[in-house]
Amino acid sequence: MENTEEMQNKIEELKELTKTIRGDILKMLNKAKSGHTGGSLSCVELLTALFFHKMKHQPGNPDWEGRDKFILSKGHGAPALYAVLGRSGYFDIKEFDTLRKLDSILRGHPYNRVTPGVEVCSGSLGQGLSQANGLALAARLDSSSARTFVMMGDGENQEGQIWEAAMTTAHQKLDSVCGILDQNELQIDGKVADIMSIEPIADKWRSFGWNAIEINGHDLEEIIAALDKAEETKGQPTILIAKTVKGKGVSCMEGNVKYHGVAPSWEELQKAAEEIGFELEEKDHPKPEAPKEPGPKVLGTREMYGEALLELGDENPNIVVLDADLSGSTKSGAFGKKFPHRFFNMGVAEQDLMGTAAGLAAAGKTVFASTFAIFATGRAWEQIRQSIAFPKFNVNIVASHGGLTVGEDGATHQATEDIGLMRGMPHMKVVVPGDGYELLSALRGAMEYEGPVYIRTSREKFPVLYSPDHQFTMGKATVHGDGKDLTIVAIGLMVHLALKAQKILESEGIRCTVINSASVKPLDNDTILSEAMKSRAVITAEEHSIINGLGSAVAELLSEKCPVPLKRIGIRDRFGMSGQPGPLLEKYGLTTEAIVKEAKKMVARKNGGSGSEGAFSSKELEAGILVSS
Ligand SMILES: Cc1ncc(C[n+]2csc(CCOP(=O)(O)OP(=O)(O)O)c2C)c(N)n1
Repeated sequence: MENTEEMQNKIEELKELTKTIRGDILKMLNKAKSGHTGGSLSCVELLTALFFHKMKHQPGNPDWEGRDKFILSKGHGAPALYAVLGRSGYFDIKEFDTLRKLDSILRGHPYNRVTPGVEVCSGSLGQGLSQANGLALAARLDSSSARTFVMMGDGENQEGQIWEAAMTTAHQKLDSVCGILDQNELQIDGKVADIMSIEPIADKWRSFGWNAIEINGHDLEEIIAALDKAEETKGQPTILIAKTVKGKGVSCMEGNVKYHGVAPSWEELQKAAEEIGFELEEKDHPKPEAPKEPGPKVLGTREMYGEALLELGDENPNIVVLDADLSGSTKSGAFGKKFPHRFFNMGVAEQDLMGTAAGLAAAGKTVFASTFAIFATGRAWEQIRQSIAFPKFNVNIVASHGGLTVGEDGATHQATEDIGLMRGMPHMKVVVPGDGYELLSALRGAMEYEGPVYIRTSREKFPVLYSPDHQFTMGKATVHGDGKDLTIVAIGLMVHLALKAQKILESEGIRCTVINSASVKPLDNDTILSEAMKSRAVITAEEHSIINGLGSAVAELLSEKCPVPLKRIGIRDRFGMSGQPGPLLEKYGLTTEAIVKEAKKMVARKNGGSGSEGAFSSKELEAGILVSS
């Protein structure tokens, strides 16, 4: 870059802007009370140089055909992307205040269908470079000179897909692709160097056929010079290996792994405003919150998993535990501290995790493999099928963050199809515990079973339902109450809502049985059939898609053995969205009220009909009576 006065002025202007951008990020995160602070702050200079200097784009016309494209492959840095998009003029900056709230255009992770300026969907790490290659290939086919920029994290570079894509970019000589590695040296569970070293990273990219330029990712002059060099480089793609500091700009956050996924408090925000030099307005001040009412005693299924592993690890030296950079969230990390030689943090590499788990099990180890449910079952589905389920190895996949109540991270992180993915696999058992004690017993049950088991835990803590000596048995359900009018079969969180509904219905003269079907596969056919024959009306309730989950399992059973009327309550063929767990459950119809409403409708139809749907037809009723009698 020429060192002209004009350029110097531009750099000064951009520097000033980075203060505003950092302020926007911190303020929106503080308001959202959740989100990823550290990795948003580390990439501010890089994004500012792109959006306010290098990229050809028209914020007022986001679909302009000639635009350069940007993909934030490390999608959790969304607040930084939203800040530069908003400040560029893609949308009103008032939207910043809605970050991660229900129906906001600013979801927990970037989503092209709601945010102007966002090209694709990201959040599941490792996928952005492939998407960038696709955009660049399309540009080449269309004879467009548009360039594609893609930002990755250094932890993210542990994902195998990145390296498949890196080969494609170089093989296709896509010199219009410019990769940017935000090398802040931290991931979630610690230092990248300690979790799963990626070094020598520049050499790795070079050996894949890329032009790698190493820079200081906070120095705007260096960034702009490197972006210019990338544009001049023909016949091969370029990657900027940008050394950065996680949490850059806020002294208590710099290099502090804690702030990966923690939003700043009001005090931290005030301190940051002083240190960085941005304004706080009246609207940024915290609003007083109503004191929380004390609720029932709660116990998390994932918390119990962490505790149980310590006990099981003591009892059984054959147990090994694997995680994929989420050991704080899945709670497997406690085992890692107590038994470091039997704990393997595989980094952000779920497919490798499942393959390694298979190898350990093949050698006779009892394996517990953990990560978020969506990445365990989705990203590594085929590894589980081929390497674990088919050979029937003893791998217990204990996956956390099942369902919608993952909350603000949004659809990319909400496992709403995982039960279906696992249920369809021969040899695989599927368990969704109703409380912490049931989880504890299920872990022991899983260890006794020869073969793989999928156990789903939740981010939310559930009220305690059972006593510490509660016995979970594979293939056995737990029956609550004895009602002739209706049977409700539920799992996980929905068991609790079904039990509340049971009480309300009872007070209105409707008697129903609630079956906690924690063993989704094998299903307790006998119990469900005998209750269905008694009540001749069944509702299923699950925090999962109504397709392929518990509802489908019960429907399969009833349609073959006792075809009584059935209503499935669950997520109706839709993706989730960001929001707090309570409002999300309401929006998607997973509430006590929804169960009560459906129950009343069903009982009314059974008793001769009222309302728009009328009575069940004689065919509907006869079918059930004939087959079951
Ligand atoms: C496929 C996948 N696995 C796991 C996660 C959970 N996750 C979110 S961020 C993160 C760590 C990423 O570290 P890095 O790429 O270094 O990001 P940065 O430090 O820049 O925030 C992980 C494991 C995810 N989003 N996607």
